[in-house]
Amino acid sequence: MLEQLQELHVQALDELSRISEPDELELWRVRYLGRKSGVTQVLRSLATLPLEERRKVGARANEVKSALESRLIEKKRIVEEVHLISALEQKRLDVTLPGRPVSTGRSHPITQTLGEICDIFKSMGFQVFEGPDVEWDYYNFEALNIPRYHPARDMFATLWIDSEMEGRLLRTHTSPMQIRIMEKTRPPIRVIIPGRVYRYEATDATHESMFYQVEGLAVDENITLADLKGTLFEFCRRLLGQERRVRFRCDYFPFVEPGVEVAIDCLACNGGGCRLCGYTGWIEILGAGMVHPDVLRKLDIDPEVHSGFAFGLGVERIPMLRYGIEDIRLFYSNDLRFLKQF
Ligand code: FA5
Repeated sequence: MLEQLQELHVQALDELSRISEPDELELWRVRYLGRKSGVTQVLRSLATLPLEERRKVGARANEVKSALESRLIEKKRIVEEVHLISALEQKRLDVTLPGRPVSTGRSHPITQTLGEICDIFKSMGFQVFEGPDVEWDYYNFEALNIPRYHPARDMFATLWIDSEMEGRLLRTHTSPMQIRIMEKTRPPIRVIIPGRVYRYEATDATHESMFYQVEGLAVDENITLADLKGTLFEFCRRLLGQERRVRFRCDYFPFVEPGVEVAIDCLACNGGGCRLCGYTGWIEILGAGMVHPDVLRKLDIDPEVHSGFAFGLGVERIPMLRYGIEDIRLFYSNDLRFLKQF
């Protein structure tokens, strides 16, 4: 039996020395150290041996077993190391290769423009508020000096909400927020309100049925038309360039007195006249004026003490001017070829 163990030992070590794959190591372990291996069988049969022999054989069998076990551990470490090195060599990363481009999303050109507009007004001390898209007749018209049957209602082709409660509509402009703000706040007030507005209109290259406006409102003592002009001049030039010309002309809105419309010289033709500006050289971007005393009075603000200006800016016109976009409908047709340019 001692001889048998010696043979086993030599054979096992010989085989082990030729192994180079981790899988083969496991097979080797099963073969020489497993439950059915020679060493285990010798250990099992010890009970049948006479005492003297049992001691000798038992000691030798345990020696062989632990010798094989420690060689296995050693070999395992070597095989794994060699494997790791060759794997590292084969799968080496070439860090000088150019990376794969990651396609990132970006904000919509109108969102970008809104951000810029808000930043400019914020830097002038205006606070930003938002209001509901579904409005009451009262805020959209009535409180703005446009009672029922007033012809000015024709200026705003209105989308009415069909519901149990009468007098609900999709706001046709952001001006109702002037009322909501003045209801809740006392002067001094300096706010802007960006938001969506809706009109029941046939769309064309410069008119959408849903578009964005930014409303502005300032109420304080001694606010004059000169403050309105100064603020809007500064705003237009900061947004569109110091060389821009800004034109103020009389206009009519029932909730302001006097009312003005503001246009800037067309960026596409520099005022010469082109398709974008309808060959006038100017593009109208907003309506504005001094808050009507009757509007103030209804909100318990004394027009003898306080005065204010308000404006409503059409947002889409700004990027149209800037980038020479000739059709407003491109913004909302979800064409990525268009949107990806911004
Ligand atoms: C108004 O909506 C008034 N609320 C503006 C105002 C506010 C006046 C405060 C006085 C005081 P108007 O309908 O002109 O006014 O619209 C304002 C701007 O919105 C226009 O100058 C234009 O730039 C833009 N706009 C009007 N209709 C459309 C449309 N269908 N599509 C895209 N932009 C439009």
